[in-house]
Amino acid sequence: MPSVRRLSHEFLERQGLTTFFGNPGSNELPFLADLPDGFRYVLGLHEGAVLGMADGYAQATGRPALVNLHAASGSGNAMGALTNAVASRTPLVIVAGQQVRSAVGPEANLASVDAPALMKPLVGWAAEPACAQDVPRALAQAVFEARLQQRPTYLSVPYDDWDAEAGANALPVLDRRVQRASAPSAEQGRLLAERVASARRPALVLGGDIDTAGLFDDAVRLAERLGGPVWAAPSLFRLPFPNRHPLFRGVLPAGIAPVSRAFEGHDLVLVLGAPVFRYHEHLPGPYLPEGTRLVQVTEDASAAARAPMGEALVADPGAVIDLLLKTLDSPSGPVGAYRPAPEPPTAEGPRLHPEEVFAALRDEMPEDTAYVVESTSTNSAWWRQMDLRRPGSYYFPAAGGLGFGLPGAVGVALAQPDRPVVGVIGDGSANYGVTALWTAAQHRVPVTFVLLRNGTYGALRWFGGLLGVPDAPGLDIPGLDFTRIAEGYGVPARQVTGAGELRAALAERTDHPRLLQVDTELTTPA
Ligand code: TZD
Ligand code: CA
Repeated sequence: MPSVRRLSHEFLERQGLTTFFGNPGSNELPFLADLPDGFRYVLGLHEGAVLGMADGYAQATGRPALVNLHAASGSGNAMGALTNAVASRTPLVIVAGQQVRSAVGPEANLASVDAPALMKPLVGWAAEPACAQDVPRALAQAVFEARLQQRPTYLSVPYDDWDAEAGANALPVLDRRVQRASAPSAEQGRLLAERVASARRPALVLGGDIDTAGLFDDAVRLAERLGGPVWAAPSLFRLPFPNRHPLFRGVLPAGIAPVSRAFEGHDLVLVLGAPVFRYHEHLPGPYLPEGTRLVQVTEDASAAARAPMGEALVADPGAVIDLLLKTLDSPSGPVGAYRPAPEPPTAEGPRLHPEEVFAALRDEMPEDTAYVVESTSTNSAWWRQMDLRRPGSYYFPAAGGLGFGLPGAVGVALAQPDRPVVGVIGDGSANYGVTALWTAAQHRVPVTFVLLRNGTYGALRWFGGLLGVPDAPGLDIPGLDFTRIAEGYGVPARQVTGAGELRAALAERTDHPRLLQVDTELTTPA
């Protein structure tokens, strides 16, 4: 009879889960013993960075990723990053080490007291198996729950379990397959198609899930068939639609009143692959204008249930797009040409305007570049300049928790070695996941970090104005030099001055990580 460890490794191998992102402690070592050939362990130096890298990797591969964390202290360190993975619906399987069974009750050092409870508000499923023989089945459940719920899961395993004998009834788990199908019924499909076909002025709102599910190009086909405006859902974490497409109206502002204003004059708003809605700024008002009906299609049952208005259909947005493409008539005319970006403003003195930086990225980087963005005050500058036409072009921390950007870029680049990857990172944001620079250097991940240094928490200055708090302390961050920080972690770095120098640097292709620090002028997010 194989050991629990042997059987668990075999199960992970059969599921294609052979890349670990982790940071080990004593409790984890027995799980990591005798790893079969073909397993890869990506070491992160802080658990927040571990989780951010795994999140980027899982999103870019479209498959679950395996995370190995230390007990309460390690898992706790990962928790901020976990908020993003929950909001982006990233299937992460987190396996954490626990003290030996007999030492948990007496609370020996590094015992995690009630380990599942620690993670439960965030993960979709958390458990510590009741006995060693249940570990392989519980691990399988962690993998299947993550896939079915599209949410991180958490399994805490006492470390003496791994050497135990698995037991004969543990073997069938190796051959399990668990799948989901979620097309609407014929009747649901007919009603939805009728409603869309009979709308006078339909509008489309697309969420990050559209890109995650590989529906970017299908969404374009649907929009062109409908011929109406397309918005991206508020608090966007993946781009679901080409941002310079003639039908694209931009990312909806993350406030109740402005969203409602955007929908004025539309009798139907069809929301695909998004919660309704992830507002941020509290700008109260009616949820919808008078006479506007909202229909949400999402695979996320909780997002359907918790929406404060509208109708919802819990179904695969891809199946619904297919169905609408089959039933809707062709549009009456062409939709028009892609809109060119405006000339970027130039800044006074040695600093660059963020729009100059983004115009340089747009012009100098290949069209299929994937951008992982964590720069908060430059949001509107970003969308004014960028021209993103490919699936998987844009990633942003989905819950707004900083610490995703820098590690996430490493994870995306590890997942897609042939695709150029740029991390656009603020001088505030960089600090929350900065240790991922070391992992990038060790694995020679060819990612370019463009570090925007404006010396402040720019977005919070803007929020200070919005909230009537002009004098809050703790918003400036002078004295940071990321060229020296990056060099210390093993990533070649330099200060870049002027748009010409930036363009020339970006045009150089490299096969290793690098960091370009650019001093930028302060702008506002909206
Ligand atoms: N801590 C964490 C983990 N997440 C957060 N979102 C914040 C703090 C609060 N916060 C924001 O929401 S934006 C921001 C902070 C600190 C400033 C980020 O500074 P930056 O970007 O330099 O990266 P800008 O462009 O200067 O705003
Ligand atoms: Ca900043």
